Amino acid sequence: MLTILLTGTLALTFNIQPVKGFETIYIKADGSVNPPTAPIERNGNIYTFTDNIDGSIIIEVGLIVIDGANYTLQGMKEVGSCGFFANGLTGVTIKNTHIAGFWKGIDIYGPVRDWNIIQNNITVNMIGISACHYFHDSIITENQIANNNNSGIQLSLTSEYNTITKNVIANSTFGIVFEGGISGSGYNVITQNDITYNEYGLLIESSRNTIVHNNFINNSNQASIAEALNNTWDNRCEGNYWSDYRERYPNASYDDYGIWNVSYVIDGSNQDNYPLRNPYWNPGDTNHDLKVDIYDIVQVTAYYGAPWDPDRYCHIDIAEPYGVIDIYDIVLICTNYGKEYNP
Ligand SMILES: [Ca+2]
Ligand SMILES: [Ca+2]
Repeated sequence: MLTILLTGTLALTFNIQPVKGFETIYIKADGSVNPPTAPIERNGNIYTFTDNIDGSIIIEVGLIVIDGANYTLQGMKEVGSCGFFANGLTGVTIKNTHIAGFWKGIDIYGPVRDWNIIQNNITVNMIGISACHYFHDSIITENQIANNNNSGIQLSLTSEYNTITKNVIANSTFGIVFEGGISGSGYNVITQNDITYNEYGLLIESSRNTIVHNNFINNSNQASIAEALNNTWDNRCEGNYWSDYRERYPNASYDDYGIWNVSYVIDGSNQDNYPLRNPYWNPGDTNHDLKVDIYDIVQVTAYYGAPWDPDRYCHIDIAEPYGVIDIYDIVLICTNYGKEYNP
């Protein structure tokens, strides 16, 4: 069903047209940039944009950093086009790049590991980030991934042990998609993302992923699981924020830590047992009332040095070292003191 949905959407929107004035740039296996006139400055293994680029970048060497320096890599919505393309390379960082107008903004084929996709603005592509076949041990963080027609992030074919965190993923048909069935993409952690105004916020066709401390806001389908596969939606203490919670569970109530007393059910095998009353935004807001204030400090100091109590400590053990409530947990609240949620 998923494949039909994906290809069905693909057919709808992109123009199939020849493209002019568009260059393909290679970062070659020997580290050189071709053509050498491309506005990319190389300093050792760091490649920095010096201007906007109308074109695609084919990466042929690993262990490099590509810094877009807030310039734009612009496509022309050609079917099959990629902003960045890489096949089988390890240790590539792509950061600070505005990537727009491609079939796939970032297109990665594995097996690869140790990728970092950081602080990019990935918009108006068909698929924002596509990682296919053994994409492992990588981080996608602090990106704005919005208005991509089909999907924001798509992982498929045994892409595992990745962390997707602190991204804004908005206004796509599918915010995040994991394809691949029972042996598919598992052991990924999705945490502290704002997943908003997508048709499907999260669509998972695999199991053994952990989804916690995300904000699912106004997606037509907040989260969908194919084939009733089992994923984890809380850390046995706190889960996610669901904007439709009150509508679905009008009789629920929340405790002193801002956790609803009725689980949010996704399907028969998937439920968030500790849904948050308010959006997750700051670890110092231990009671989830959207302010960091004296009440949060009281929560921590009341149990400072007390015997381990998993029901309480899980909310206030917010800083390393974990497993103990100490001065570092208090310091983290104090450094955030006075802050209020401001989306
Ligand atoms: Ca608070
Ligand atoms: Ca701690």
